Amino acid sequence: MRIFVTGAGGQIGSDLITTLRERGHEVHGSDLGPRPERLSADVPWHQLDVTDADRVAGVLGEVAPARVFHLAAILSARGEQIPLVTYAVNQTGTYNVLEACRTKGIEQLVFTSTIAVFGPGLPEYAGDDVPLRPTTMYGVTKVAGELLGEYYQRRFGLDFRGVRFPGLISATLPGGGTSDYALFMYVDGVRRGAYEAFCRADSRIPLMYMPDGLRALVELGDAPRAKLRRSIYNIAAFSPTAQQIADSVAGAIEGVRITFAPDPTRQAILDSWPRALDDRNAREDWGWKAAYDLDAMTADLVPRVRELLARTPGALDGHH
Ligand code: VAH
Repeated sequence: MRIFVTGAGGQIGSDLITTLRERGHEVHGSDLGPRPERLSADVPWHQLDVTDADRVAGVLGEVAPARVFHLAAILSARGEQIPLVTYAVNQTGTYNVLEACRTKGIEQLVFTSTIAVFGPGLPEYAGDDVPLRPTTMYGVTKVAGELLGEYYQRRFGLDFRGVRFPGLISATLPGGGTSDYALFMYVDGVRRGAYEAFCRADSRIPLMYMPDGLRALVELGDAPRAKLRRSIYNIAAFSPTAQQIADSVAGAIEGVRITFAPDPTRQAILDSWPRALDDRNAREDWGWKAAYDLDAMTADLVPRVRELLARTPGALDGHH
């Protein structure tokens, strides 16, 4: 199948493209910048700004994929620094992609939503259909993206589906998420032997290891439509406290020092999200089940981060 991925230069994109190609698909990537170095040079790549409606329609019309994975977005912490740009990329960008799917007759759009659609006052364990009252621009635009996609499905018959991702952890740097403290415990734990987390030690949000996240996208995209009773699904893996992640990292990296210095803005965002997600609908409808728990992730990820940094010392340089 021919597949198109927006925002493919981000934390999920390269791994998703590689996974889809391993399954025999023809995959086109796109992002503002050029093809990331870690992607094979024969991946067709399109420099694309999703806020440019004409170009989005032009590129999607030309490539004519059967399925689009729409990943392009500015994440929660970065989004609070530039809310208007975040609105344009996440909101107008999603509208432009939906419109291009409609006008170019593209069958299926897979949307990446997030636990940031939730806001304060929810039970510790949040289901799919609780009130969505996000506090961040990122969360507001993701709620609107979910609703817009459902509208396009009802009104125009677009096959729209998506997952609400927990914080994703992998050996790739994300850009400006609030869940990044978890990932940096691993990356800085390996390269510096120390990390000062921007949250409290008792912070607890849903997290997931990237291989599970990729499998969720692939499996949801492939699930027979008749089995899906809804479009957007919570998916869950594990929900450790920041201290529990630090302990797991300490078990794998000798002498690592992880400390906590909460940043009020990012801590407030973390505190507004639920502690854990109820993903029973995803389990029942399309057989979703996470494979990795915290310690299984640590055992798999630490050697990968080591190997990556040994091979390309600057590979994970970036801002915190
Ligand atoms: C963020 N990683 O921190 C994203 C995510 C868990 C929320 O969507 O903004």
